[in-house]
Amino acid sequence: MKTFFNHLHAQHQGKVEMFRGALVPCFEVPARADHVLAELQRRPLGAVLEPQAFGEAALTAIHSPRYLRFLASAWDQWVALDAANADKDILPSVWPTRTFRTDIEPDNFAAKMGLYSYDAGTPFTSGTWVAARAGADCALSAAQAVLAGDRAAFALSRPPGHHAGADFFGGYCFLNNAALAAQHLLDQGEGAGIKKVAVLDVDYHHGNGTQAIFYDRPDVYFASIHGDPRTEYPFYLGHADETGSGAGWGANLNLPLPRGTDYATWAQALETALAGIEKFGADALVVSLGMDTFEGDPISGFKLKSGDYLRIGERLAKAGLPTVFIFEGGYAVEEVGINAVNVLQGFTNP
Ligand code: 6XA
Ligand code: ZN
Repeated sequence: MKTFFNHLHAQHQGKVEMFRGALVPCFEVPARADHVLAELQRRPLGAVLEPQAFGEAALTAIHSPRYLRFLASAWDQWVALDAANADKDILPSVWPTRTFRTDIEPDNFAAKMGLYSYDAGTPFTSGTWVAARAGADCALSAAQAVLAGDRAAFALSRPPGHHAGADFFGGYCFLNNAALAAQHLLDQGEGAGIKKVAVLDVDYHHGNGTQAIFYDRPDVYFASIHGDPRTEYPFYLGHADETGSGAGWGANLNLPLPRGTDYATWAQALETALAGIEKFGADALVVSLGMDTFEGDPISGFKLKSGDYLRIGERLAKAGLPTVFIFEGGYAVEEVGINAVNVLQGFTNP
């Protein structure tokens, strides 16, 4: 299995995030991807390649031009306010909640940050845009490899993507890599016979951005296994009664589970998700591969063990679909490489 990796991910290195009422060091750090890369060097599963550079069109297939323009210029706007800002991360602190207007982009920079975000846990830094673009290129290149006939490919990208919507960032995510990959498979997949794609999100946190992007679409099935949003981030989406709307009715499946869930229960949910994907008739699969279901994760609440990730990979392979893996969350930094590569190894040689 090819891995697409770009060292530019390390340009996104947030200093602090808002967590339980205090600014704390970021959990989403460059070392996460470096540990996965190191494990892939210990247990090679295929070539590690630089991604191809994709243009604007691949991004606007998912994200609004207004949002992309903001991300591309946000750092320069921030430093233009005050040269001393160059040493600080940007965090939003004001948001247009219900009854406010979002159609007019304010001139004020703090107001713009709030318009395009939904939490204070996602710092924007000098290298965020470069890293996010490189990560999106990894996701698109992995989709391209599958289109060219590879059975599977892995995008080792960060920052992660599944919380990012068409025009907002949050949950450490800026560009929705899984959605970009799924859309690329559909847009370029005619020759490969790809008409319908499933996104399976196994990150601990509900992939609210991916769900929202495809909620009314009949050609993308979104299935997610995650911590119950009544108690777990992102709180305001991910309930079991969200089943899609309009033409997309029936093409969204949420499987929320309580904190403390172990692998036996989690694996049953995986069976339910894969049954839904099979019934939908997906021609290809995108896996939002979050590793924060691990028992040692510092911000999550499931109890999966390292060996369980081999079984997950094996089971995903049995679905028999061309598969694009996209790296998402997972903050037990020392183990994230072992766990992620276990999924990929289970998939390739069970
Ligand atoms: C709140 C927690 C963000 C969770 C990010 C994540 N700051 N998403 O891992 O999958
Ligand atoms: Zn997560």
